Amino acid sequence: MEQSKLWQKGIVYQIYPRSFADSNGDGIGDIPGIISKLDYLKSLGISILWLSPVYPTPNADFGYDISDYMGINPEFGTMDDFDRLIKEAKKRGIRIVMDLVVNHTSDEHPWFKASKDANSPYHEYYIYKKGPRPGVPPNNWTSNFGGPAWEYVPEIDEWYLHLFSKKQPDLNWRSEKVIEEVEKVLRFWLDRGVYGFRCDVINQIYKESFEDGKWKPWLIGQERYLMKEGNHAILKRLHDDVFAHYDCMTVGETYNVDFKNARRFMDGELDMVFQFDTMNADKVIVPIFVTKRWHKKFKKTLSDWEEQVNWNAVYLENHDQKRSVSRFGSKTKHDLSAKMLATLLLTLKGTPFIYQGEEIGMEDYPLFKKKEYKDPVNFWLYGLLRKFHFSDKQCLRFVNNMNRDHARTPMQWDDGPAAGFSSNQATWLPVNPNYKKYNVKAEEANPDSVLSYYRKLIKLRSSDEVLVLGSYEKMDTKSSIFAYYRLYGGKMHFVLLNLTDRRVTLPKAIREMKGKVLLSNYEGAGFTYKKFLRPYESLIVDLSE
Ligand code: TEU
Ligand code: CA
Repeated sequence: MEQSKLWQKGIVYQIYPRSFADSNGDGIGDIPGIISKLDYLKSLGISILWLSPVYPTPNADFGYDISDYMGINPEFGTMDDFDRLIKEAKKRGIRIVMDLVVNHTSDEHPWFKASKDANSPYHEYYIYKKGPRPGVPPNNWTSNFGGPAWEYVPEIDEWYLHLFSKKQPDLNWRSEKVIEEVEKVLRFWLDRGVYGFRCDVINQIYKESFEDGKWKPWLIGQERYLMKEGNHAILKRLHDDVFAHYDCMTVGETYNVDFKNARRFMDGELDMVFQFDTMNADKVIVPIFVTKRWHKKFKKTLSDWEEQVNWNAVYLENHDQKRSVSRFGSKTKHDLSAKMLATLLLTLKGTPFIYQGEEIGMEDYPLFKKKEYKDPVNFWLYGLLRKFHFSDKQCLRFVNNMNRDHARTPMQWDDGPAAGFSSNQATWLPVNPNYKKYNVKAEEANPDSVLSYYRKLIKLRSSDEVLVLGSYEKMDTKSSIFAYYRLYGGKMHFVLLNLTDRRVTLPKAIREMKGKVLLSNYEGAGFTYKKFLRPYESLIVDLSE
């Protein structure tokens, strides 16, 4: 295949280590567990593994609150385990990408502990401000995890900023020392053989002003720090000082990024960014109300991003989002819809990101009980809804609409106890009761399973430069049908998807087309002069003849 980087040819698989594979029976996933699954990942055709944070953490946000950037969380193993993972993965042609969380640290990081002394050299590492008068925070900003974005430190009569939990104090990126410390961290891991970074909250790190934000129902103040000039300057600096000197991959988690900023992030700062427009397609006003009428926005956002930037980080779920087959697919037509979504994920132009369990069609957990909650956001949201006098039943349902724990239930390896994730039944989050139906072992044995389809699809994609490097051209059709061309080197492929559980009639333009089906989620599906699509029917067609 034409000279292209590993992150352009390859497929990324995201692992949430706490829930992937437990090797020592404590009910928590770990690094030796990941090592034991490398052959599975290799057989799936994965070439890059993105690990959600594996650094030491007090688990206020399950690893997204780091207390030592150059260590390994003892719950997950040791640095030797990590070095073994790098080595064993490389033997299988797999590279490891770390999760870089530098918008904030844990409040248990030594830097933060020292910073609470106003005369300490670490005081400037964080964002401390005086309030306008006693008991009043410096401005009206609110945290992503509820409540004010400021926490008062009485010893020094100052408040510190935290855009997430108060145990995640924001770093002060105006400080030259912070930049130098982070560059040290980047080099430490790259020199250890890491292939790159997924950069957490990376478009919110530079707070341009500390003026009050305009009131919004969800999150006040983001317009003061979202994608500012200083943000681009910092990323350009990290790129020129570090990334440019390594064969590495960087992808930014860039909440609500627009096309213009995405193009800037991808021009000498990062390799690619995650857009959030598609993840907001089924949300209404605030993320606890969801709509069933999301097809039009779902298709338009994905297609617009394909047209507007030259390379996308293509994803349909991750550790913060609900399971895509439950959200954009179907319970009753589970396999058909999961295979249709897989076809979309792996035939759009860009790097596909598969989230652990997506390849076996893992679903949302039925309904979490309050005592099962782990995501810190749940507790705040439940309390807030109760204050608005919603019933307990309504609260559980609304929290369930955005509960990130859906994506964090243990990976389902087989139909044994704890779905083969752990020898310990007391797993940190409950196993989804559907594990006897959807698990790696059962699906490996079934040629019609979602996993077997992923294997066929990945095999097709990895040898098909049209799907990897080809341009994208949409075909305007009704919102129930997603149809697009991929063109490269004189060859033309056509992807045709029914996004719905209904039979849909094909427009005349498609009914008159002729082509060879390369892969479909319906056995023996034809294409030439086809009149309609069956529920969730997906086809990859070669029109080159
Ligand atoms: O998520 C970032 C995140 O949640 C924000 O982009 C949010 O969506 C936006 O500000 C609007 O509310 C990352 C991690 O993926 C997540 O797991 C962590 O909890 C969070 O950062 C804090 O590190
Ligand atoms: Ca373990």
